[in-house]
Amino acid sequence: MQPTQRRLANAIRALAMDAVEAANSGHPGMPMGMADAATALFTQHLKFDPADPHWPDRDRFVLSAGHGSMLIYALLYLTGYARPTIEDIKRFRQLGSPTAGHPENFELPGVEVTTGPLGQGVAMAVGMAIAERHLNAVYGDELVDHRTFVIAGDGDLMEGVNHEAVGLAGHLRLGRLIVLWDDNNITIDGSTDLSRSEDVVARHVAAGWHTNECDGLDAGKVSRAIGEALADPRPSLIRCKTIIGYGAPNKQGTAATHGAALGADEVAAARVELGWDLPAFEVPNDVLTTWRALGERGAAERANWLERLERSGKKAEFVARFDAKPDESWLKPYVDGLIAKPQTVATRKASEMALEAINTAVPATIGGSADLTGSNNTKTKALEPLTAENYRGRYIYYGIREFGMAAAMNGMALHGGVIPYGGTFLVFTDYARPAIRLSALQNARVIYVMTHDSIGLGEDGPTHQPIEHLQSLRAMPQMQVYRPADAVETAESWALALASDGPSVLALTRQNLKPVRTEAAGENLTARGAYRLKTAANARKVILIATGSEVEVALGAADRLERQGIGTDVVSMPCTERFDAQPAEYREDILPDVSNREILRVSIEAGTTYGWERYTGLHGLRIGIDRYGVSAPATDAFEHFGFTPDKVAERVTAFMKERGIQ
Ligand SMILES: Cc1ncc(C[n+]2csc(CCOP(=O)(O)OP(=O)(O)O)c2C)c(N)n1
Ligand SMILES: [Mg+2]
Repeated sequence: MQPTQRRLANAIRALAMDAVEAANSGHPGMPMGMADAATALFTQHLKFDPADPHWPDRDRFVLSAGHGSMLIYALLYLTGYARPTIEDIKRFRQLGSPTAGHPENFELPGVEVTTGPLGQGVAMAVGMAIAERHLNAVYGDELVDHRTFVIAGDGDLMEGVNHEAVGLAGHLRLGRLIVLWDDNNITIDGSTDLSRSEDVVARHVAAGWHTNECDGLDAGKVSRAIGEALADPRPSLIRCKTIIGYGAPNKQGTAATHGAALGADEVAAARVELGWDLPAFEVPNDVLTTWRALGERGAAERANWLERLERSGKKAEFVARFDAKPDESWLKPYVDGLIAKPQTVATRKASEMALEAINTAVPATIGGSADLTGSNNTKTKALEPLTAENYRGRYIYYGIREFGMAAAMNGMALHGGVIPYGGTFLVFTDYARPAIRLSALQNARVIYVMTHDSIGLGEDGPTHQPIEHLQSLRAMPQMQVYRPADAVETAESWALALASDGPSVLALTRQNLKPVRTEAAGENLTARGAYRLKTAANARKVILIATGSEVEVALGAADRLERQGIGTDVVSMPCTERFDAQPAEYREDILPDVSNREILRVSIEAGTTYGWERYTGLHGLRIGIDRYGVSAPATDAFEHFGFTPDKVAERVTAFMKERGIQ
């Protein structure tokens, strides 16, 4: 006799409580409460094949309530993925095990996205659902026809980003998105009554969602609710009424099961309650065999899909979109044109010019902006809006939802087949920061087009003028921050961002910049991170290291210093991370590691000086802004803070005099 759905679900419960017990750390309550719902989803609806976790037309599953990581580890093991093995599960949360505390996309194929920071899973799922609809519009049902399922807890639905995500999903009518809400009335502090009285379902209805409700502890009922959700053309919220820690007779229904081992006595009592009389980590043969057989459900469907792909005539193009580096043939002719005809433009405008070439050459790009399209210059002429009526479009009006936009872009990038880029003001990276961090952690190829990158934005004043933002973004591991100095560096930065395996921030000016790269280089100099733009004419005494709009200022200051006989190099440093990754000889050549008495190193950036000691040395000179900005026209603001060639040259000579540098 085939085991019941409840018995299949109890395998999840047992593995969850055993793994948490062994680690003496983790969250048994959520997996135990949602085991039946997850069983319904994985055994009756989800389209997947453990033999190929990267099958492009698989359904996407996002465990937004990432603290319940044992739920997905149990599911991957039971359905027959290569990892985690039962040994991996025994080493839950241990050093070197892929069964990390929270699910990490880079640890286990089958974990689509990294979750744990509550709210972001749902918001990334919105991006996945957008990518699916877009690729469906481009390639048709025969190649792209899948759904995005999410399990979300009370916390996910309380977070602010959820409001952004739900609004966007409703607006774009993402009917392939289905969220199962683990409605257990419990969070860490206790009852949800302590902190929530809004009508969560009504909020979704108001945003244009379909909603229904079921007993989340009854797999049959959950399955019916999923069926209804699938049939409805709107995004769906399924309210699954559950009991946290279900099966632990003395602790279920309480916050005690949320994030701690149940304890040996309670685990023993739960085994009795669940009729599970095997030792820890053992799954009865009939149960494991049934799970494995159900895990093979998708194999035939994948085989059919592979056949359709062969016959489609679009195989090469489709596969390339998922796997290959994007076409870079646009770069050389475009840069040659800029060298032939130098242009004084803002780098935001230069970005738009580069994008005109990119968006033609790279059909995978999907642009957008958080309501600053005209300021971020993110929309090129031929891009049509991506709307509920036209998913073929490649431009998304995200609305004033910076965090939601960034999280959606993570989901799009990790879905694959598309390369998302999106804009807002650099200062508002703060609004998107948690998702930017997850772009970096997950190695998601998202390109952040962040304009108005300094006091050079002028009159909008201190609230809009980034100060600490560049350095704080550079402090993020696995993130490349580009601050190009002119149109050529902007194009080079774009090429690198597109070719990257991870995220990039392009920090771009509002104000016009003179071209600094006026000669053909024969290579992408930005790829070096920093390079010598001007070589000292007199005996070298000073190296000016500048980024973005301050490179022009550095060149002017260098002229003045040379006239006084002070040999001055100018180094343009569009990407500190790339420079740090260069071979030692190259770095030594650009920034010789000698005392600042022999060669004074000076950083010039219209932002915090914090961290620039890294390149100037402790005894170097750092010219920056260590306070908030001013409301004034850009040229006045630059003058005020000393970012003019004269003032920089004066500061350098004064500094040399003061320190007795000859
Ligand atoms: C952004 C964020 N804030 C706080 C936390 C810490 N945290 C983890 S789970 C949790 C409570 C979540 O409650 P719920 O979603 O209802 O999960 P349940 O207790 O029902 O499993 C909190 C506050 C987090 N992971 N992410
Ligand atoms: Mg809860």
